[in-house]
Amino acid sequence: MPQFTVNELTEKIKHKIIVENQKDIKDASNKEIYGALASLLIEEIQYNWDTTNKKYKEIECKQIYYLSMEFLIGRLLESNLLNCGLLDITNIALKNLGFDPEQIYALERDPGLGNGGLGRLAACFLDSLASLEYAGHGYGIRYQYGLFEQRFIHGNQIELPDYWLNDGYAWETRKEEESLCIHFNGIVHMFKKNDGNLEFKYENTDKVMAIPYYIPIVGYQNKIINTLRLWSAEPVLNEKMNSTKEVTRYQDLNHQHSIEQISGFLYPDDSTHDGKLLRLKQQYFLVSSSIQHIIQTFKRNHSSSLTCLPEKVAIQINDTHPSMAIPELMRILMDDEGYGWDIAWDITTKVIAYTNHTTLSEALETWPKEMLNQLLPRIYMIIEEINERFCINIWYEHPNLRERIPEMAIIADNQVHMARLAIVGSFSVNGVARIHTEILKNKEMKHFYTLYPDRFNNKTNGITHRRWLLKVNPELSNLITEIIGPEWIRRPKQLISLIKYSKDRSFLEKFYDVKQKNKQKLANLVHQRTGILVDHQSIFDVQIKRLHEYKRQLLNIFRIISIYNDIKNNPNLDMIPRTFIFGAKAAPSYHLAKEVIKLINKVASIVNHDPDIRGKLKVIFLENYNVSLAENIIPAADISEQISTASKEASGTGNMKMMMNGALTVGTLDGANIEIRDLVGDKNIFIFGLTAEEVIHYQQNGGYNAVDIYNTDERVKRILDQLHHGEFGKHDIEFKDIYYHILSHNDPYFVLKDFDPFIEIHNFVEQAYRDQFTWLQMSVTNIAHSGKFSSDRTIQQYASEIWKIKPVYESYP
Ligand code: DL6
Repeated sequence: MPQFTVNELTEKIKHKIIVENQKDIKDASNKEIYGALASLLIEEIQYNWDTTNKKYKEIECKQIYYLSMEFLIGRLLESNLLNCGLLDITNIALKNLGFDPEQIYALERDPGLGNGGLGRLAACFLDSLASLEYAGHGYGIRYQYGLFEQRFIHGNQIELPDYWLNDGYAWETRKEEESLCIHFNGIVHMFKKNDGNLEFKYENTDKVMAIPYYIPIVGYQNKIINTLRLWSAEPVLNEKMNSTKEVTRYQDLNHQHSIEQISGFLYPDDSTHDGKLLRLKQQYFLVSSSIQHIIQTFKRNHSSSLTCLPEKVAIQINDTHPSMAIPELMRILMDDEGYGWDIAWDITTKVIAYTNHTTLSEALETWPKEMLNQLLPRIYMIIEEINERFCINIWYEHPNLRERIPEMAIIADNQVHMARLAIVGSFSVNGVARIHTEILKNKEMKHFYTLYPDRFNNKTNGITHRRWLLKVNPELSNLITEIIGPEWIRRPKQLISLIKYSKDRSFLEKFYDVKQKNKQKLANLVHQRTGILVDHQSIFDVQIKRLHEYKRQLLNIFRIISIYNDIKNNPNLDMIPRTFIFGAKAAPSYHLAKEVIKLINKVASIVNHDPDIRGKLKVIFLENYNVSLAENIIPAADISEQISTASKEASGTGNMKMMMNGALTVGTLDGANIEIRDLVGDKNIFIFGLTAEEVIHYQQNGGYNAVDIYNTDERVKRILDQLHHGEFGKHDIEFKDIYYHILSHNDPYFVLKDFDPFIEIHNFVEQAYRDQFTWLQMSVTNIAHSGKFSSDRTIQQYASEIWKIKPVYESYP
């Protein structure tokens, strides 16, 4: 990037404001300054973007395409400035001009194009791909409305539409000239050609245009700009509003609306037939447009035939949602490009790689076969053929698995099993943390592992340290650089050098000051948003993640109620004041999760207003948890709650973000917590609760007896009774579903079983916190080891072990 002086940049901003807003800088609003900066930056990025694309074309390097239904990219102005090396001088220029940079960056709407860890992981990966100089790009959907905006009304979650595109989006460029046509429904005709091969033609299909929007992905100070392409669904031009008759015009509008719905919402409610159908359409829309585009790009950039595709392209599918990439690539290779089945299959299975992100059965997608057949008849035919060949192969070549065919078949019980399709049609299947991959290999996908032992591999997740440390915690970053030099920014594993200073009092004091400042800043934000005053010297105990039973926000709130009860029993209880901070959205149709939200809000309203508590306990549930809110909370966290039921959390990435900012983990032996523990050692983490083996053992033997715990542990009985007919829940109306879920459905996520160990471990946490020197030492030890969890490490592993690629300037200087 061209490096400006502060004066040059100041002049550029002033000039932009005059040209674009016809006003003098002193009259410009923050919004206009935001617009001017974004537009200036896009101009600067454009040159390197073109150069990067030309370079990739010239050297014909292998391209990686990451297909994902979610990309939670977060705000881009500040991170793009950082990656372009312009952040510091922009901050100075803005301050000189009388503007507050933070206020300006905060004006950007957070694109809510994702739901949780999977979408944020995709964004971290794009950042690492560009920063490490890999030719890697994303494909996703440009949802008109992001994930809903969450509001609390009387403690209930209310979902409002997220109009994130209302004021336009500065970082996207519409590429109408690259539009593609996607076909749904219709009839497939089969012909026999002269050479005996079959030919397929489609008739009467419903056509939808896919228009790509390009977003630049800026590498960290290396001039690489990769591309995220997001597809928008629109009616085919000449079919748009082509009638003069009123009635038809109305139908046209309906038709247009139903098409635009395809890129309307992320995760439409799939509890209805129409909702499910819409999700299926969205998935095919993403894969068909992306695969068509990938093939076109290959043909434009290479003279070799498509049999060379695996040398030049790898497609990573992010979870099972894009698994129709497999039959879609087969379709294009056979029907459009004229290859026979065997060659097409050979190419496909050398190009596609699959990442699994969950073992939860409800998240392992299946589609009713009639639905898939009707909406995508040719795709269904291809899946049928894949399935048939797969089952025949097992029958003849793997007699040891014959009996397993019903559990392995892609089409079984009238359903199409998408994870099975993904495994069969790809060359790599990876889990996202060591324990998760082991569970896939030995439990959930064990027969597939027997069949394809070499296909399975682990790639423990990571997070981009550029956003999650350098950007969100500048004071800590400066302190680290001051003490160990700047090398860690390019090589995050260098953070390990901090270990030498983990007992250095003067460093620890400085670290303490930074943490306190971050806590004060968060306290201000809490006050501004909720009106609640929190003491920044209390322990900030944080649980921020999607609301799901397995993540066990319920366990956390039970502990809070228990502390509340303890203080009520003994108002002089000697405890360090705690501020519990929650951020979580529940899926709109997930009743129990919404009940938990309501319960947390209820407890908060009672605890925060009870004079007996005298500041010992505060419960804060911040509305509308998203990437930007996480960026405010994480640098201020003292404790990171990672308390999922063991075996259920594939990896987690919030655990890594908080560790990197010096929070100590209270966690179960689940997901990446185990790898964090292995690195920092038992002394620097608080592990409690059932192990995965124990949970699985209970599950295989009908569970445990939750009622026993209710009857024997007075604390538990009191809490549940308080929910059912005490101060938290009135007369069997509120929270009765939580109560019965635990007691009548035998506590499927082991909340009561892990309650006592959770309380116990927190007693240790409290003791540890009292010795601030030791606590700070533990925090620094966590930061020092966190470099391993940079997504740079993860992407390097994907690059060398799955995609077999090298950084472009290393291979072609
Ligand atoms: O791999 C990213 C992320 C993991 O860190 C989380 O542990 C995992 O829950 C999440 N998976 C999903 C998929 N659906 N579900 N559930 O979001 O992926």
